[in-house]
Formats: sequence, C-alpha cells, structure tokens
Amino acid sequence: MSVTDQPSTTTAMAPEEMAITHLPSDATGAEIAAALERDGCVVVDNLASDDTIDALLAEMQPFVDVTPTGPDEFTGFQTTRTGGLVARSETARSLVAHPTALAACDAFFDHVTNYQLHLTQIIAIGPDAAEQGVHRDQWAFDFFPFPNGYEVQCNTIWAGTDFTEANGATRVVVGSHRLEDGRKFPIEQTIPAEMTKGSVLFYTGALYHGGGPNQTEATRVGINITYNVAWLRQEENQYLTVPLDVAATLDEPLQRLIGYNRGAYALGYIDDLRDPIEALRTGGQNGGFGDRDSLDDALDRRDRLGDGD
Ligand SMILES: O=C(O)CCC(=O)C(=O)O
Repeated sequence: MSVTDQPSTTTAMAPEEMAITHLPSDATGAEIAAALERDGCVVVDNLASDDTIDALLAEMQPFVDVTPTGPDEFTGFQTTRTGGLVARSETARSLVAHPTALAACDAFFDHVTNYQLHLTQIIAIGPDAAEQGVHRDQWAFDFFPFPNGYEVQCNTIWAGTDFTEANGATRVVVGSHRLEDGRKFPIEQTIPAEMTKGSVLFYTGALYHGGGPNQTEATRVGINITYNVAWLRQEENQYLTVPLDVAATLDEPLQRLIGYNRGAYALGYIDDLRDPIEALRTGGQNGGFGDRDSLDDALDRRDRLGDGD
C-alpha cells in the first residue's frame, strides 16, 4: 500500500450505494489487500471449516462462560469479550496464523518492517444487545492522527455463527477508511457484513464500523483476531496473557507473531542487543540489532516517501 498522506474524502457513500465485496476461500493475500485498500473491508467466504470453528469455540467455552458482560455501552452491556485465545485454545492458533490471513497481512503491511498480533477476542453479542458506537479501531492508539492512507491495523472477525443483520453482524461504512478522522455515523449510515459461519471479515484500523444490535434470541459469536504494525503497542498484552512456559511450546513463527520479535531494526531487543526470541530459549546468543537488510529496506521506504510516491 502507499504510505503517503493521501487527501481524505469528505463525503461518505450512502448506504444504498455501498456493497461489501465477497472473495472466495482461495483468494490471495494480494487480492484481499487490494480490496482493503479500495474499500477498507472485504469478506472471504467459508475460509474456516465448521469443525475448526466448533473446536475453537468448545475449547474457549469454559472461559466464555465465566466472562462478565461489558461495563459500558461501548463494550456492550449484553456482550462478552473473552481473550487469551493463543494461550487458551490450540485451534485458535491455526486461525491466528492462518495462511490466508498472514498472506493478506504480508501484502497489506508492505510499508513497515514487521507486524504482530494485536488482539484476540471472542465477541459474543447476546439477545437484545444494542448496537455498538461506530468507531475506528486505530483510535485505541490514544487517538493519534495517523496520515490518511498510513494503515496501522489489519483486522479480522471470523464468524463463529452466521452473521446476519438481525443477530448483530458487524456494521461498516464501506470506503470510510479514507474519510477524515473524528466522524460520527448513526447506524442508518452503515451496512451489515452478513456472512456464513467460518467466513471472515477483513477490515482496516481506519474503517468506521461497530458491532450491530442483536434482535434475535440467539447469541452472535465473532472471533476477532487483529494485527498491527510492530512499532506500535499491542492492545492485548501477549507477554502477560500467554504464560512464558506456553509461549515456549509454540512454533517460532507464532512466537515471533505474538511479539517475540523485533518491531524494526532496533526495536524491542533484550539487554545486550539480543533477539527477543531468546527469552523463550536457553543458552542462545544473538548479538547486534536486527538484520541490516530490513534496515536498508526501511531506509528505501523512507526515501520513497520523501519523494511522495
Ligand atoms: O463485534 C463486532 O462485530 C465488532 C466489534 C468491534 O468493532 C469492537 O469491539 O471494536
């Protein structure tokens, strides 16, 4: 994606003009990233099997059962948010590191050295829940005004149940990732991301969206797994959420994805410039900052940005 500060659009599309693109389950990372760049959101249909979703939800159910509902309107008085998926569910790890999700992130985050897991959350919207306020997820970064077009998050919400307008499908403002910051949208100016169980909605950190109201008798379950640029802080603190002895058992790409990695050439090293992965190993030595090639790539990107490309 381009990293320049693009002029923001001031006019949002009318809901009747909006449509969410659906891609098939064999969509490539480049196709997903292109749709994200154009629309700010895209659904990939039927990417996870029912068996995967059912296994993940069964592993998480004991934790979901004891999760309190939200304390305020934004988190939702009828909604539970259960985190720690990497620590608590082996099956969830296969979604966190799903090849299609990571291929999309690889293509989408080509403006940074690294990205990382940002948060994992089962969002269960109960019957009679009101809609969530429409927001940008990147407001979590203390409302920092990122340049328009400089995306810091690639988000997924996997449908743990079918997502319908009636049961609280995520509501989106298609194309709103290019609008100016600080906008307010009533629900009438959004459309629902309807999709079948096992499908996944990708959306950027700049897209205006929110959980929909649940007007059914059944709970809507979403599995929210998000990624962010690795020079920013993670929303869910993986170092404290995933016990060290559990983190040590994960395969190395997942260890690096959850944060045992440098965020850029010199970011996040341990003591005498050691690679953070060494926190999970005994006896290793890996001196120096990160790899020089990635630093050279970062410098090239900075020079291109300076040229306004
Ligand atoms: O549950 C959803 O559909 C969206 C939730 C969301 O946007 C959030 O909690 O930030």
